[in-house]
Amino acid sequence: MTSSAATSPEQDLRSAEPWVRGRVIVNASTYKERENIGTLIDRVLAAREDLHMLVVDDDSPDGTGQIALERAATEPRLHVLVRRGRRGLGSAILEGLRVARDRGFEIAVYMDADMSHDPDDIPRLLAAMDPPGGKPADLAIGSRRVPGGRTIGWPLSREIASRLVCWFTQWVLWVPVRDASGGFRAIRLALLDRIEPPESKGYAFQEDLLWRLQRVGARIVEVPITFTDRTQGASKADFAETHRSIGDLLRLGRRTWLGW
Ligand SMILES: Nc1nc2c(ncn2[C@@H]2O[C@H](COP(=O)(O)OP(=O)(O)O)[C@@H](O)[C@H]2O)c(=O)[nH]1
Ligand SMILES: [Mg+2]
Repeated sequence: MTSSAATSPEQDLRSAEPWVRGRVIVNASTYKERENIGTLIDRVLAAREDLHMLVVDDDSPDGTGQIALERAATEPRLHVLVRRGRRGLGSAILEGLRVARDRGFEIAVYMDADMSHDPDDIPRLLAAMDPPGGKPADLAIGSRRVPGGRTIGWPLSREIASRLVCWFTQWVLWVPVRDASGGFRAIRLALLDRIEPPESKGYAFQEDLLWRLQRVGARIVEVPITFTDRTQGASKADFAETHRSIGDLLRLGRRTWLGW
């Protein structure tokens, strides 16, 4: 993970105004996803014609942000924020959610940009948020660990690490969720005003957000999905990111059990 102290939000690039108003927006965070971004945009916008999309790129050196900005110039449902300097996945998701809330959207779906999350699953996540005749949910998790959910193509080491994190979140952080580490979720944006923002700037954002939502009594549901490991580009879950995430999770554990 690199971040540059010389950059500031004023230097960020944004796609053109005005935004068309909408109810649901799909956020994708990108860092070096040149091979995937075009397909992702096409597939998300085709998944439902009322969907809007926001790409939050961290100034990818491979030009991912530029590709997205060029598409946004002719696609009114697509918006792009290119942040100067890499600031982390969790920070990108949080900023994307805040932008969506400030623009008046009610629900955001957020997902990875490497096609591991299938855009065709978005309508099912949204349906779980507002089940006909049932209670509305605050958060719907695309889950690999409920019946019907699965993971394809991951090496055993990734599967074990992910299951350890899920176990920790369930039994140490006391969040009753089966797939706590997945990054494919629908969230009611008004919830952001009821929690302190997650402090985890990297991958532990996922567990950190759940931990906070659970504490304010949010209604969380899990929807089975198939997660397919990326076939294009490389994973950014490197040693530094893993190290940072472990630190973030231990900090949450300390707050859960010791209160500080
Ligand atoms: N904006 C932004 N996106 C990131 C950053 N790190 C990772 N991502 C994106 O987060 C998503 C998940 O990352 P990925 O490398 O696929 O992780 P993995 O699925 O755990 O191996 C992808 O869409 C990445 O492009 C970051 O620092 N900033
Ligand atoms: Mg991935």
